[in-house]
Amino acid sequence: MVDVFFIERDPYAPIRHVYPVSQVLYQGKSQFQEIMVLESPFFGKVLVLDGVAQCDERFEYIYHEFMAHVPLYAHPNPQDVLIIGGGDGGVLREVLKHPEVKRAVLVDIDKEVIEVSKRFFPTMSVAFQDPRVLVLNEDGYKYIQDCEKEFDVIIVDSTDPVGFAHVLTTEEFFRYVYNALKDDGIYVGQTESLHYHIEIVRRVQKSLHKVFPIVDMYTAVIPGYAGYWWTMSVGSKVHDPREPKRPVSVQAKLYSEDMHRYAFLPKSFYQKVLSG
Ligand code: AG3
Repeated sequence: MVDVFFIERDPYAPIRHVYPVSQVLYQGKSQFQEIMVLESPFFGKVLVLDGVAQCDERFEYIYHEFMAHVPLYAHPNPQDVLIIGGGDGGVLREVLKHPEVKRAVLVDIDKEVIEVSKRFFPTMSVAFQDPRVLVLNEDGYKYIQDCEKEFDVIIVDSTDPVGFAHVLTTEEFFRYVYNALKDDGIYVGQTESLHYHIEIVRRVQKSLHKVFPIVDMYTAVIPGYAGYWWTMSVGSKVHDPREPKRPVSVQAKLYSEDMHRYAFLPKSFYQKVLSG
């Protein structure tokens, strides 16, 4: 019996997560990235893209609930939702829990991530069966350029901003997001660790401030990501993202009305973080 470990490859983080692995269930290379599915005795199946763990069966709900329910409850009536990335279906599953949502468009550049999720992660990919869903395998950066005031909420669930995902954190992209949102729309994107990727967090926040009148940030601890407080950045046209606009009734494991408020850093601390 030998011990096999997977060492994560996040070029920005100063430390590495090391996962004991009982099986490599899938290993492949798409046009865009390396895709791997590992079996970990503790985390269950883990989806790995270009050497970085994206989600695991044990804790995926934390990331996906916070990515979806914070912006959706910050909006009074989210009917049209766009997800860029998110090919595993986790954010989509949470978005669809809101009966207000009439249409959810998911644009993931990599069809193979969706196929792998359908094969190995049925509890996330179940979302693709919902009739409100439209899946497009296109470049989200290009797709959004043709959208004009179409969406109430836009969620960017991308890989780390290196390589092809980098453009999804630029000021140019946020201008397209702004135009694609309706007059009271809200944007949320995953923006890395407050501790290990602070330069990225500051860069993204600065760019958002150039485009949106209301900019904020909340955090969640995602045990599978090396980085303690994981940030989710918000750009909003009208609504204060800190306040839920509807009674919170969604079936969730961790998200609740209290957790919505708790996820946001006190404003004084937020200012301090940004100014360095
Ligand atoms: N997308 C963001 C994963 C970022 C992980 N980065 C890291 N650990 N350095 C997750 C996709 C889940 N739907």
